[in-house]
Amino acid sequence: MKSILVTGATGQIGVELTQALRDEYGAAYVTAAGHTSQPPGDLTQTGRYCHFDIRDASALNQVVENYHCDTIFHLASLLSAVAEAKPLEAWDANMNGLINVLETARTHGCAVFFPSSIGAFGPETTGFNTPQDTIQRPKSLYGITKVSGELLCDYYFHRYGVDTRGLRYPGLISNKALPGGGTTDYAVDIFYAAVKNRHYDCFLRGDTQLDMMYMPDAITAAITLMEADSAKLKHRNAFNITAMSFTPEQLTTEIQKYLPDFTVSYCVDPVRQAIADSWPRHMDDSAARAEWGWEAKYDMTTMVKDMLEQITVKLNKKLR
Ligand code: AKB
Repeated sequence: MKSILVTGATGQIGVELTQALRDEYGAAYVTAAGHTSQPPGDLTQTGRYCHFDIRDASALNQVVENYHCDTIFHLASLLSAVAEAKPLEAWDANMNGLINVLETARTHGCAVFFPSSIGAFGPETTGFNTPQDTIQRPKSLYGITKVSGELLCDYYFHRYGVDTRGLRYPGLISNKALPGGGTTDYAVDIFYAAVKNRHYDCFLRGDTQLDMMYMPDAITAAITLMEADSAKLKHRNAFNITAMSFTPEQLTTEIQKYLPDFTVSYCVDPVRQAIADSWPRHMDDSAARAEWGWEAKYDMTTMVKDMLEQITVKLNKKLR
């Protein structure tokens, strides 16, 4: 990777991945791209930022050409809850955005990273130790765009030799940029509410177990996969990766170890609950471990400690 483009750079993964790539490959070689003309300060202060709509193929081509990009981390996407509210918009942004990226990559010889998700599975799939290769019949529009994206990435590799690679992320927990409209967002929101108000209204049932990961591991996974020896990759796209698995009730108990007066009430959103009920509780990530040495560093205990420390500082609050 010599010159990198990150689309969706203002999003939850994008902000942290852009910074990690700039630290590793040099700020001059990592271009951040997003749809807003007013990105968070860090993105513009530490390197180049371009704004365009990912559905605009010629704008994307121009950026790749101008900066001689050889790798595209394509993160721009609408998440699951937003996609249920705006299905046509989600299909347009998620699918036409991806096809633009793949076509640009084919023309300019770029490698492509595409994040899939636990959302690519549905209720017919085994929810615990979900196999790498298994039935995928998601019921959400977001999930349909993720499965289609996995298949398109495979197609561009087999048909055109584009070096596509990707991961199926579980819910991601982070403290820099907020997630925007996902089903697993509760696992981020809960920390801000705990530190600020000592109370959280959770939109999922307390016993909803989902697969989760802390952002530092998600960033390491993306970079490690893109740097992996291509000859060792049998799957290339859509590797299951996992780190921890918990329910809102279990997360609450862990947070209460630091904030004993923290309380949670439940006000279930039927749309997001139905999505969560159709997603894996824990994926089998043995293919990622075997093919490129994947291993998570954070579990729920170490993630909760770090999240509370970081958010307390961010909000200028005290833990006790
Ligand atoms: C969402 O909840 O939509 C995302 C995901 C798990 O893909 N965080």
